[in-house]
Amino acid sequence: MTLLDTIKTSKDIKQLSRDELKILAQQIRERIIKVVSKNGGHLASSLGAVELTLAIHYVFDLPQDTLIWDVGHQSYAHKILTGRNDTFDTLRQYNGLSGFSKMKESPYDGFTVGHASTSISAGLGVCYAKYLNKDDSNVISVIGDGSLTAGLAYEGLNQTGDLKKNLIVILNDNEMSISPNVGALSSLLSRTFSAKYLQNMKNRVGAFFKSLPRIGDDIYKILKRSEESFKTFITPGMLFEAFNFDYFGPIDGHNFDHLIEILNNIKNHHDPILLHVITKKGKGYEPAEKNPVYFHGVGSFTIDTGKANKKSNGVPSYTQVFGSQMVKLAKNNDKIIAVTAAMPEGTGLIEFSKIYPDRFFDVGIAEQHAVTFAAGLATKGLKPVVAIYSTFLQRAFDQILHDVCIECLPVVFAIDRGGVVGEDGPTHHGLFDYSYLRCMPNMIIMAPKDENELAGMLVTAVDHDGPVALRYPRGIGTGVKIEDNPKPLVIGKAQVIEEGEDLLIIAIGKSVCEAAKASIVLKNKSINTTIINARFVKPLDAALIIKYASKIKKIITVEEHVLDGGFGSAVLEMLVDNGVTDINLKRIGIKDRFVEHGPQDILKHDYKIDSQAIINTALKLHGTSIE
Ligand SMILES: Cc1ncc(C[n+]2csc(CCOP(=O)(O)OP(=O)(O)O)c2C)c(N)n1
Repeated sequence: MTLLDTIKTSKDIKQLSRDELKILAQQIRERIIKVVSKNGGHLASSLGAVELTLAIHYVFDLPQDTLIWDVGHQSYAHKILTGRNDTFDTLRQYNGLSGFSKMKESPYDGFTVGHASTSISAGLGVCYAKYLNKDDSNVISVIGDGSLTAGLAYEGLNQTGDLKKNLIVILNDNEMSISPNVGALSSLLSRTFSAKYLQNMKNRVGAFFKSLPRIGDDIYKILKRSEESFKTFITPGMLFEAFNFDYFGPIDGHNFDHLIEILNNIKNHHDPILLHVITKKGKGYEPAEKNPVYFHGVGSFTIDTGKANKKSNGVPSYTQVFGSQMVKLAKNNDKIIAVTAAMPEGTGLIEFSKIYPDRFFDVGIAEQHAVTFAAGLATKGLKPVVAIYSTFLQRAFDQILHDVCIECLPVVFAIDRGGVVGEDGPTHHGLFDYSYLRCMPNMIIMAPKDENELAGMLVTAVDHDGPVALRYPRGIGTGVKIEDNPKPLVIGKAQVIEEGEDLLIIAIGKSVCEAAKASIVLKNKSINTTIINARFVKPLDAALIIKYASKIKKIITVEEHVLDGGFGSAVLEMLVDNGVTDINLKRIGIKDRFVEHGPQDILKHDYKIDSQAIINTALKLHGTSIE
């Protein structure tokens, strides 16, 4: 039996010696590496936070004290310590543990997360609620330096400094977001000064403050408190102290002595605290330490080599096709600018960033800023392509509407991960974009049925003089040949893929493939299908759809999206508005619920949006029993 086997709740670690804590940290790391090597997951972030996690559990009394992880992707050690070691093998699997913190999963998870930069705001809310409830237990929010690039984090810091409650914010600084962290903040956090420089600076600043009438002496005394306080005045502490936080650090986030001592010291503090902890992403697993970007979020791999298990079959992913087409288009169009919010790898823009460094921007985890920044570029004749995952673009609803659509600015939204994304679960599925974009005047929305159509749609989007949303799925394409010079599509024109007299299927995006699969089975049951590849959610090809809906009354719409306000709703509204009401129309999509985590194909089957769901619906429409 290992030491880890004896730990049933985090209370069990409180009696451990420092040496035992070190052994436990090693065993936790091995457990994380073993499970993630099979299931995939956020390895490097979780490995970097093992000692910090143990120290927090050692010093604080969880779950009475509340621990809130930002994003929650670094919380694997926390899961293992809080009664989930036995089920840790199910991490990210269907019906298994979530890859993020989830309140429904454990009382030790203080907040449900997946999107970045919420921990300070949520922590402050919990902290104030405790205050009103006369509960003096602690609230600890752990936020990474990457997540601290978002405006939301500063909104949280700002109010925390105002309310002056005892929120403890731990800044887990590994100098990395997914990629190396970006922006002025990251250079502030890593700023170090030579002793000589500090001494000179101290003398100059000290003399300056002493010279100020009345207040000068007081400020000088505060500054002089110690050498350390002077350092914090001109290093990262300055930023947080401006927000009324007491700043401690930076300290070594892998050293138990330092961590435990300082956490004990700040535990009973009554003001907002910021503890700056330096960690190493991927700590303890050499391949991840060497390549933390790859091991940030990784698929299954071989532990000895760190090499991916999945062999590529040569078919590019939608993301790769987008990335390579961007490079091609940018060659002949110097107005094209690429913008990403902390996801240069994930959105396929690395090659673009290398070839066109002056036309590429990683703005950090700042989706709202990315959109308004792009709007500004567009006002001066540039053609920004903002590549953001569907789920993260949710953050920028107002910026798309207010800053882009009102003036009909030519900003292209390359919306990756549209649809069911798989193991990352409900916080990450891209199932709401048609709804939140459809309602915006001036917006064009399109979704390709395959990667070649994606290439054509990107040309269309870049050519169009107004806002365009181009939504495509996670994963590899269908394997079709990609034209050498993809042609622009006619905006608002759909495509008839198959003609049959018994059933009309109107599908969008990847669901067109599901419709085609279903049609083969239905033909064997003597149900002949017309399939329309809608291509555009907005504007719909009303003339074509009305033409067919007037002939074929049994209709199915299919989308990998929620039904409410989605593609099927758009078709239904358009038909009713045009007086086409003598139809029997069924919509296939996600009913009013969140989709859990698991493999994409299993989720699509269980949430009834795959070809089998189309077949079953078609058979019902035709009064035929389902086998
Ligand atoms: C709003 C939002 N945008 C993008 C992401 C994708 N994402 C997940 S973790 C991460 C990097 C976070 O960096 P940091 O907070 O420093 O944590 P680390 O992984 O370095 O420990 C990003 C960009 C996200 N989760 N939420």
